[in-house]
Amino acid sequence: MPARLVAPRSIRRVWILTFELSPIVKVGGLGEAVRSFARSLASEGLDVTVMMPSHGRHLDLGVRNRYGLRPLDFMICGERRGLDGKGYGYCLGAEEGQVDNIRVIMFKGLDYVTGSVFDSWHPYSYVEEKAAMLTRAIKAFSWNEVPPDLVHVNDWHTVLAGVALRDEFEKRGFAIPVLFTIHLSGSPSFPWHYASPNWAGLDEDPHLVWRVWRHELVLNKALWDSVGGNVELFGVHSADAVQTVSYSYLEELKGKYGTWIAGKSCVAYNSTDWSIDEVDAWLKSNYGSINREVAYEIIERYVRPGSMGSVDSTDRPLVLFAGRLTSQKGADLAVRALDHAPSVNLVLLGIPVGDYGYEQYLRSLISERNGRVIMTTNRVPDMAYRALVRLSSAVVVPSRWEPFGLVAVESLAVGTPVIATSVGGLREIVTDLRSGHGDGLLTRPEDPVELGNAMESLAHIMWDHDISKVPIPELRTMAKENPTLDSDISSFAMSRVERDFRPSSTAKQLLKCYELARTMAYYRAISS
Ligand code: NHF
Repeated sequence: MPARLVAPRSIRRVWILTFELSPIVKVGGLGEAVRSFARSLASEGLDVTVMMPSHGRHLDLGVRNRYGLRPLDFMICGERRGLDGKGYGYCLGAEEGQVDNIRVIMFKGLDYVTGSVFDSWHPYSYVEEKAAMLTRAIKAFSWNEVPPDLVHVNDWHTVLAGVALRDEFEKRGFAIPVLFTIHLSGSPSFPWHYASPNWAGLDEDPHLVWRVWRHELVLNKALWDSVGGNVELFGVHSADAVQTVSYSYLEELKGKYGTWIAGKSCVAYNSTDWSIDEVDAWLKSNYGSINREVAYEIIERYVRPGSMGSVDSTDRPLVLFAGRLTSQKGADLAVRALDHAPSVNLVLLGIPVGDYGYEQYLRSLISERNGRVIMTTNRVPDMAYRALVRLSSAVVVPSRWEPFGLVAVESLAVGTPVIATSVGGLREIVTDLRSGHGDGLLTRPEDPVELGNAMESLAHIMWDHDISKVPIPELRTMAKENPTLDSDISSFAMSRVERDFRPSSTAKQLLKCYELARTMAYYRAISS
């Protein structure tokens, strides 16, 4: 490390490192969240570059044309040394493109062996190898670049690449702030060899790391070993600041990693740009109306082909679930809740992520309730999906844990109430109607009976207005006393989104996090 480091005086140029960026690469909320980070910061005047593995997307002609991909004059080839002492060659290059006018650098393999791993289409297949190679690629890429004012890494997959950048820039005399966003906590642990100069390429030098109230010089290896090789926790220590997506989730992270992170952590909510006017215009031009029953036509066209289960009647109120098919997201609870919601049909838009045991369980629950529930794992086109959300009587988010819950915000944005378990970020997004005014219902986790009652209640309030059938007494009374309860709920939902969950609010909160990271990097610089 050079004698004296300098930290940036303000944040203007940012590199955002990620494994997903919607619409090019999207598995779940992460891709959307990173896209909205980038767009909202760009609209505040920041110069943003997103850096990510291509996951093979550069091989697709359609993608190349849509995002104007062109190969960059960048190549890094070399050999990594395995634990077996053998050499493993790699060769990496990069492409540059534009998404929403934001510069995107996508790293790619340049030979067959590298490409067959690094360019595999599913973002999380060979994830450890992709994370390690991305580190090599980004480190070499930085050698010919003007340093940014901040490096923003997202989830554990980009932690090593972010730390490598911090270390490379330190060698050039810069204390570049690193912000680490945890969207969904969880990380593998590896022996030091994985991160070391032999593999991912971190150096073995001492670096200044924040220790509760001051910076101390710590060797990467020593820090790595002290956290048992847990990549996420290594990132929590190494980054200048840690951000997450809700206050409840930050509390959970403090419980997991210690309250010492309080001084270097912050929250920025995710946001959405969904608008009800856009969805209504699409519905009118494609279906001639925005009647709720149109939802069944959309199901027929986009959900039914290749689906499992079925919905027999086409006039029952609809409730919608969308999310990854893992026990975290609790689709099983929504299906079981149907036993307590006799008027409701359920549509599941599932994203398979390889949790085959869970999918099998879900399929058996669905077949037991055939006629009342339909599930597809095919991708429903974006506007058709938004329209389904718009027309449903409620969106159900029965997560067992949830850092934020972007689907809930998207639903509120188009005026559809949300039934969510009272966990994590969902508690901060949904306002329970029983508090007087609200935009949804919060239920106890793991409780299909409560969930079913909530689904049945909103079905009658929002869809068929058969108020006497609302099973929750408080809601029945509310609905009897207020004939415009349905539109009041929708307006409440939409104004909540305008207030707290638009890109401009995210940008404001993120800029505060950037400032925190910058201040911490400044302390790092003056401690050097
Ligand atoms: O919305 C984007 C998403 C969150 O709660 C979500 C999750 C992963 O599980 O921040 O990240």
